[in-house]
Amino acid sequence: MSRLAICPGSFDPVTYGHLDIIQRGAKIFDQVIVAVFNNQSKAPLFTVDERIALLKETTKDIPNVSVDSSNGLLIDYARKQNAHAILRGLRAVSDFEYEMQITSMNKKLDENIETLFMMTNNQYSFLSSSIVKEVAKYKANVSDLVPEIVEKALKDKFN
Ligand code: COD
Repeated sequence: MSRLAICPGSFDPVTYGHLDIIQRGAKIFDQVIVAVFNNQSKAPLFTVDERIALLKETTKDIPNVSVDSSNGLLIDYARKQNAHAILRGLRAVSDFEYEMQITSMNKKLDENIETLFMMTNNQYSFLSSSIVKEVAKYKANVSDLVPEIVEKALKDKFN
C-alpha cells in the first residue's frame, strides 16, 4: 500500500528548516503533500498563491512531493486525501506545547490519522519564517536561511 503524509504549515515563506523536514519525509513516505494553510494566529506576508509557487519551485526536484492548499480544517483535508499521517517538525521545547494541543485535537477529530514529528536538523533549530521576515525587513542577509528564489521574493516584498 502506498503511504501518504501531509506536511501542513503556513510556509510564509518556506525556509531551509521546512525543506529539511520535507526532504526527510519524502524518504520515509511514498508520497508527501505539502499543504499550505492559513494559521489563524499569524498575519501572512505572502499570499497563498505566492507561498505555493515558492514551495513548488523549491521542491521541484523531489519527485514524490506535491504542493497544495486548503482553507478548512487540517484533519478534514488529510481525510479527504486518504493520508496515513500528518508530518510536523519540532524545533525547541517551545514548539512542544502548541504541537501537543493541535495533535490531541486532531486525534480527537480522527483517531485513524497519526501525527509524526521529526526533530529539526541542529543547524535549523532556531530558524522560523517569522525570524527570516524580521531580518529580511531590515535588509540583512538571509541566504543561509532560505533558497535564493525566496530571498528574492522577500527583497521584492520589502522594497
Ligand atoms: N526545523 C524543523 N521544522 C520546522 C522548522 C525548522 N527550522 N521551521 C518550521 N518547521 C516545521 C513546523 O514545526 C511545522 O511542522 C512545519 O514546519 C510548518 O511550519 P509553519 O510555521 O509554516 O506552520 P504552522 O505551525 O504555522 O502551521 C500550523 C497549521 C497551518 C498547520 C495549523 O494552523 C492548521 O492546522 N491550520 C488549519 C486549521 C486547523 O485544522 N487547525 C487545527 C485545529 S486543532
